[in-house]
Amino acid sequence: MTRSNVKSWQKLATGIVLALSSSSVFAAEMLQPGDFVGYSFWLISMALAAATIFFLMESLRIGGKWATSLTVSALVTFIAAFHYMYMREVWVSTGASPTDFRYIDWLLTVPLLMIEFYLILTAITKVSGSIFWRLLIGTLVMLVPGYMGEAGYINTTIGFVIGMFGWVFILYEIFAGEASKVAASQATPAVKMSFNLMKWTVTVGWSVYPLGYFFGYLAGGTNEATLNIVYNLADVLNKIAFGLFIWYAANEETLAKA
Ligand SMILES: *C/C=C(C)/C=C/C=C(C)/C=C/C1=C(C)CCCC1(C)C
Repeated sequence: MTRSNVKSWQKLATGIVLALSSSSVFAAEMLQPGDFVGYSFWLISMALAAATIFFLMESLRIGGKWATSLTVSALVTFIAAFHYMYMREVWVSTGASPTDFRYIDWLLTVPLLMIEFYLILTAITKVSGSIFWRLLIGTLVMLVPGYMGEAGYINTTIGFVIGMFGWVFILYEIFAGEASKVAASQATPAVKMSFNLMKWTVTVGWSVYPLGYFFGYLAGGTNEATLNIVYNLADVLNKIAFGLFIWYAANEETLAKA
């Protein structure tokens, strides 16, 4: 690490600590013993905050063509850490699901997660920008109608069906579309490995959200406590492990060149 890198890292770290502590992070008084959903909100908040520091440091250490992917991983966990702190507060003070906060978080983090597929490919080869746009637009088609359905602006079934189209569109791109073809033909073994892990995360890990929506609105309702624990645990895979899959490729590629 160069001197100026160390300096900028110190500034970043100070900023993060200030930002997190000025939010509701230390407002622990409302967490009741035995509130396992509340515990899970705390756990994930802290794991996300720690992951942010890790991805940022690794972005500086590994750098080069991988700096952007790793920084984006850090943005995802940073945005989510903040939202989780607010979501915890909503949960412990009202016992209600913090649906609005989840959607605001998703609106920011899900497009960032999807463009990681594009970013890891650009780190190793030339990729057409249309992949980027398809992944971005797919996430919006998935999330916006989902929110409108949950919030009551449109019919819940219509919101669900349009959202499912968005998800299927994304899955097509990474399983059979241009992104998948570039990965299959041009990626190195390490990038292939992370592309595959990420692809299956988007399939299996992400399925909990449409399932939660389906059971919650279209099939008779869910238990709010269970739903929140499932969502919270799913985000360990969908946000932290997802970032680690990218880190794996970045680290392997750099080791290979060293
Ligand atoms: C970190 C948060 C993540 C990865 C959130 C992902 C959210 C989804 C995959 C939501 C999907 C939905 C559908 C596929 C149908 C409509 C309802 C949604 C928005 C819950």
